[in-house]
Amino acid sequence: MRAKNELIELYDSLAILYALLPGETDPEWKLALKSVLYGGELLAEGASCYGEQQNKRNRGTRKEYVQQHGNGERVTEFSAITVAKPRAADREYVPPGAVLPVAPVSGEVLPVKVSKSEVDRALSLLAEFPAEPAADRPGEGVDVLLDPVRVRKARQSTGLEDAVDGEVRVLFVSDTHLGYENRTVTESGKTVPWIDEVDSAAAFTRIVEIAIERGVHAVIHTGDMLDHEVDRGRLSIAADELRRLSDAGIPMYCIIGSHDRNSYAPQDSGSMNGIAWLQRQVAKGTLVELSTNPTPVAGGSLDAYGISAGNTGIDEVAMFKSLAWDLSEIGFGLASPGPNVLCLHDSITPFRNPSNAEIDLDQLLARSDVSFDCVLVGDEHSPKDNDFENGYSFETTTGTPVLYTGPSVRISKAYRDRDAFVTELSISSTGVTATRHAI
Ligand SMILES: [Mn+2]
Repeated sequence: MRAKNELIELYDSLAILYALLPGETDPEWKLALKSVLYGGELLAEGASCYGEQQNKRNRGTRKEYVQQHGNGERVTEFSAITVAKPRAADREYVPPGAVLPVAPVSGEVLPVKVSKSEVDRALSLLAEFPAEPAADRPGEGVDVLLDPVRVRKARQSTGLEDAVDGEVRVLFVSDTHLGYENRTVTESGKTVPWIDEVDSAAAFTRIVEIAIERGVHAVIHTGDMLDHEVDRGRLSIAADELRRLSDAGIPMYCIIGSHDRNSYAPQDSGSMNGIAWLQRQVAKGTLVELSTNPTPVAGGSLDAYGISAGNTGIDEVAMFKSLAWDLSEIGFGLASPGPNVLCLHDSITPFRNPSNAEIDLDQLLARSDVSFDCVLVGDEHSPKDNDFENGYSFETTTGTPVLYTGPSVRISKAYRDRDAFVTELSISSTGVTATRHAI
């Protein structure tokens, strides 16, 4: 007896469903099923339709499978996937005894006749199926099946987002230092010897692409978005990218770092006032500045808080406050139920020893009425002890995860022979998991 084959069973059960669609079902539902089965515009970029995968990953095995587990034409007895009877409303379209595939996360049977108002829910259910079902031969490592932008909109409109994922996925980004290349022009600040290979605007563009490809709920930037001398051209590219991200329904939250702050008063005639640019982004809504009051991330259950470098936010830069701050200045606004994340851009423990850290994180958290599930930090340009495996993740003495992602451009010695990266985080009340994406 042959092993169970998820790909064959999914392919057949969806093909059965596709053939049953009545003329009055919503055309987008039809297109979504066609895209998954045979290819089409709702298939995620880089994904292969089930038909093509059948050919590549199950060559020759389907014929025998449908003999053993079906009527010779189609599989009728399913063991690798969950199937169920159609919804009551769909029975008139489905032959007696036939079964349909069940969405693996939410456990709902796929609908047949889908109205315009139901199509977002139907797409959300279809998006739960694996991009590469188990088959005779392995896949290529693709893990998104349907167009992530469309799925995200569908999940938002159905409110399935948190329910389906049970978690919030954010892209954690730091120290993009837009305009870093200008240091060779303005001679302000040290540069790496491989400065010719640094392209801060291309890195920023790549980050937005990753966020959209991954279909994250939000991007969180922990400061030094801008270098201290940033030019009009790169700011213009970054503004376009923030607009593209916003149009994809993905908000970007930020705090600012000392280089953002210094871009307020650049020295070079070719540089722009970076703080004024950041204020414009906030005014347009393409950027949201975090504060010590909770910001619900993408309108969901995760609340984000942030303290900019020196406890000096975008609008406060012009006040020329000192960069040093005291724990007694901080009071956090009360959180809603669900996980909470704190963003910082100062040198803190436990990455640093208490003797050379500006902020003792244990003390900050001990004084807080808000309980944080994790702390995201910018500012450091290299992992501790240059250890890329362990040097970017820490815990406070009470076990709160403290995570860094490092700079998104290769601007420290540690990145001589390495790609910079951003970190996708999956955050829920039960914990945080991290996956790196190279820039
Ligand atoms: Mn920095």
